[in-house]
Amino acid sequence: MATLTCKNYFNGRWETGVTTGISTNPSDLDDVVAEYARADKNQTDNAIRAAADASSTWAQSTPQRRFDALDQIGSELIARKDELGELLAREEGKTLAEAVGETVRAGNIFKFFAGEALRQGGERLASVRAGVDVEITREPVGVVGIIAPWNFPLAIPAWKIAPALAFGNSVVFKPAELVPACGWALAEIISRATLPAGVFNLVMGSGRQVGQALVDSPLVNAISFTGSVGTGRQILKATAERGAKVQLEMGGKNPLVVLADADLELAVECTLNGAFYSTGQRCTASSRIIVDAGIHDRFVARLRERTAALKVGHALQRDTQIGPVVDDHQLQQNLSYLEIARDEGAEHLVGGDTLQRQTRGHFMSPALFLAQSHHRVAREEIFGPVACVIRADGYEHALSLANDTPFGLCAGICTTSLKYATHFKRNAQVGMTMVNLPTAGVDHHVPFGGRKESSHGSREQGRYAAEFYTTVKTAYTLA
Ligand code: UN1
Repeated sequence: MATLTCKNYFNGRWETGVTTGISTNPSDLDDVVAEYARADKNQTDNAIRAAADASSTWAQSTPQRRFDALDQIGSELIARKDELGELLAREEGKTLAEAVGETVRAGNIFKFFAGEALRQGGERLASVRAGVDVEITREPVGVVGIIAPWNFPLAIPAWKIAPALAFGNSVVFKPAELVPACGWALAEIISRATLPAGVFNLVMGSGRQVGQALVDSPLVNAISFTGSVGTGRQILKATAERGAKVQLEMGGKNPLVVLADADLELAVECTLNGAFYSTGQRCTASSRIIVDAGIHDRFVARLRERTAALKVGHALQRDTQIGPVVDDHQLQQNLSYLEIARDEGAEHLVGGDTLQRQTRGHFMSPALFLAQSHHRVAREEIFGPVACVIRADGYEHALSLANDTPFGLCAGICTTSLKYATHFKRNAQVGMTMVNLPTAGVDHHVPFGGRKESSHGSREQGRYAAEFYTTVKTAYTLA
């Protein structure tokens, strides 16, 4: 397959970088997906300046203009879903079906926020003082720095860029270095949406140069970040120092509770999907399967059998269910957790082998352990196809195990009991709960985010995105 050449996009122009990087196909390491421009701090500062210069023009643009631009971007993503899905699967390694689905999702997100641009309203209240009117409106925050991860290379950038533009902000977007071609393909579509020069900028490069410049620049008013807890904490400190707005989506160690009254096949299906689809590389992945003693042995036997039967292979092959791990670093990390689990006394059930396929790739069979809540494999985010089953004695115990984690992104329960499902929805200490559904795979039009160490700041997506991408103004008038 052809190697793409991807430039950065500053101030309405395509620009070469200071250095060049390459991205490779994790299903076939001999396939170079892209050669891409890598910016340094200086180039990033230039892009930020362009965004700052353009911000007042875009802030004053009409809702119709914003609708038209975002709707056009959304339509093109959807129309090109097969081709862009193939690029995504080739560069990131999720299966073609998942990648096409993600491309459509990215398109739908742009269309949702196109509508939001038109629906922006405000409030008008009577003042407590005679003859005075009070209006409450939302205004753009200015320049938004967007730092995106590699695991959803179209959908996550979409759910940050679309609301930023819809609410009148200008954007400097840094994609992850493992997926520059996806970031570039999205930028290329945005570049043809007739935005004023500088409103949208693509800056590829390292976290140390590009990311740091975004985080430190006094011209960047807000940072939206999805990635690791460690980087998120550094960003929080740096942005707190200069008073910038910040939104962080970080890790997860999401529980899926299976009660004794659960539909067994449905519970196994939810587990396979939540734990292993997208190669377990989702912050919403179910990595702690908390199973009531009353169903434990039957559930584990069936889950083990179904896990062993999953087809691991090249992301572009039609019958592949689990694509490769994204890179060697992540693969080594996954393998090291298998060691840690064994050393701590967790019982290995199935999987965890590196696999040879026709092409050289980072293939690994999904791994399952029986673990206890204090084991590291049950506490730390692995971000790979590694899950553990923890035995619980009854619902109350299962709920306390579910909440026994520093993270709080999402939590699921499989049960036919309305009473337990309702109690769980109310008492799981997370931002999202799922009943009889996988913890991963969320809708695009409702809020996304968590609590505790998973998230910081206001929610992403849906109408709640306005909280981050706007600032509120209260206006008093004596008529
Ligand atoms: C999903 O599960 O559909 O990085 C989305 C992640 C999340 C997105 C998950 N921010 O995995």
